[in-house]
This record gives sequence, C-alpha cells and structure tokens, in this order.
Amino acid sequence: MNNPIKSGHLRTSLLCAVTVGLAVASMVAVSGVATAASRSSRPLEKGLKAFVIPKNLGNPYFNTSDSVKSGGALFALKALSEHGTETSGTSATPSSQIPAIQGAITKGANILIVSATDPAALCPTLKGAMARGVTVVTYDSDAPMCRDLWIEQATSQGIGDIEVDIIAAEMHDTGQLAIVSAAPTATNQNAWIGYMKTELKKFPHIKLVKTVYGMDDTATSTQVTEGLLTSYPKLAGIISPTTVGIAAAAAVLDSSKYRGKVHLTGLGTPNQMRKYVLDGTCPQFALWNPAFLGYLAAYAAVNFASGVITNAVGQSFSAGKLGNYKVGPDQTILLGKPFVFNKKNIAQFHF
Ligand code: RAM
Repeated sequence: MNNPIKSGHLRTSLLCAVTVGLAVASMVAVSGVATAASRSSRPLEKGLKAFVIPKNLGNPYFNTSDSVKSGGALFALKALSEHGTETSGTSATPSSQIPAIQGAITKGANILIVSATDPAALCPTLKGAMARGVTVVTYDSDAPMCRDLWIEQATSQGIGDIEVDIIAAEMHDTGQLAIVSAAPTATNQNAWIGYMKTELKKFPHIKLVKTVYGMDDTATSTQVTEGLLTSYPKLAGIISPTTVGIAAAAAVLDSSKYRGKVHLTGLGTPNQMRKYVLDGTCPQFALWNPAFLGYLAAYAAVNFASGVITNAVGQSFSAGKLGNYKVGPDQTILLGKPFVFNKKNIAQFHF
C-alpha cells in the first residue's frame, strides 16, 4: 500500500514533476535569464533563527507537527543546521499568540512559521516582520494577506467533503447535524466549514442545526458538546474538524446512551481517538500526517529565506525525505490528501 501518511506523496507524479521542472529550468538557463535554475544551485543558509508558532502550546496535534521527537518542524530545522524554537501562548487565541510572535521578532527571528489563530488580528505584526525582511510562512491555518508562503495540509475542499461524506453515510443521509469547531476566527476551520456546507447540499435530508466553538480547549469543547445534546435532543450527527474538539466530543458521546445514536466524525489524532474508533463511538475520522506538515513548512521556509525559491508558481525545492515540492497558485505548497483512519488501519499509527 502506498500510504501517503507514511511515505510522503506519490513517487510517480513526483518523478514527472521533477522531470518537467528540470526541462523547464534548463530551457530558461539556456536563454540566459536569471532563473529558478540559478537560484536552486544556491546553498541553503545555516544558523537562521526560526520560530515555530502553533495556535497554542500543549495541543497534541501541534506537538506532533512541531517537535524533534516526532520528526516535525524542529527536526527539519535541526537537520538543516538552523536554530529552531517553538513558542506560542497556552490558549488558541490571538491575544495569547501575538505576544509570542512579537517576542520572536524581538529575539531576531529570520523565519516565522505560524498557524494563525486569527488572520486579521495577526496581520499587522506579521506584515511588520515581513517589512523587516523576516520570512513568514503559515502552516495549518493561513493568514493569506500577510505571509510569503502557505503550507496547506490538504485542500480545504478535500477536507470539507470527506467529513460530510463520512457522517452522511453514518447518518443514512438523514437527520440533524451540528459542528463542534475550534475558534470562530480560525482560517482553516472556517474554510473547511464553508466546503462542508456546499457538500451538504448533496444531502437535502440532513439539516445543519448549529455550529459551536470549543476554542481548541478540552473543557470548553466538552461544555459546548453537552450544550448541543441538551438543545437538540434529536441530534443525529456531529462533525468536529479539530483534534481537540473531536476528542472532547467523543468522550462525551462514549456512553451507551449516545453511542450509535449520535454519530461522530471530524479531524483527530490516532492516539487520542483509538479508543473511540475501537468501541464504535467514532468509527472513522480523517487527518494528514502533522509531522510531515511541520517538516515541509520548515524546508519551504529555509529555502525561501535562503533565496533558493521565490513564491512564484512553479518554483521547486527539495523537502528532504518528502521529495520535491512546488509552489502552486496563491503562494501555496500542498502537502497531500486527507487520510481516513478506521478500525482496520488505526493500529499502524502512533501520533
Ligand atoms: C486542531 C487545530 C488545528 C487543526 C487540527 C485538525 O488541533 O485546530 O488547527 O488543523 O485540529
């Protein structure tokens, strides 16, 4: 099985992309224009100060995307001989995250790798950093108006569609549905919910009754899930597109009263969801490999900061063990596709 979560993206398409990329590069080089070809021969700078700034600290998803131990962003930065530091606030809010970004800038950051809690609130700080020559890369949750590159885990439509398709099948295409999201300002959550609403048009007998916000905080997510169950006694399904939210919702639903009656899916981590997949509370959920996301973000940021790539469409770079990646439209680099975890495959995953 070619498992994108374990092995990076598909080798065949990669080979084609590299071949085409090399052909184009050599054609332009012959024409004598300063190009991607001359850039890509530049060495990567070493000793850059890179700060990895997740939405919040203490969230297992970001521990995996960022840490050395998991092979995430800090691992990649270390492998590239940069100085990597993870910093953020403890709650997934801009007032908690912005001081960490400002602190990183004060400490002389060359690179900021940020998952945005709120693009509007973060933008003045991020734009200020860019004006001073700091490379700003977003990963996980974008701030489209104030970054050099955006490292996207999987397309927003792919993520929105898969969650609706899973819950619709479990609900037999009928009944009341609710969403337990993270913060109302989070770019990634809102983009996914937008695509869920479009996909839901295919299922006219499913009614989205409410979206509630658990703020990527376990206590708040538990509280808003319990509130939904009280307010909507006929609720048949919950989608929670946040690893914190889905784990909290699963814990609430993990009783004979609700199991099998209120269906649950969303985005989770295998370690947090294993119990609920096996006992039937949440038979299927989706995610990507968070460690690969952080690793790719670090490689992209260092290549950009070193001048090896710009953010123009088609710029190509080596992302270490993941192979070659290209910049796509909207200065975006796409990691891959979402992966569905279930009873059959969950034992293989340990993050
Ligand atoms: C939470 C965060 C993060 C999101 C994952 C799926 O950990 O909200 O931004 O990408 O869930």
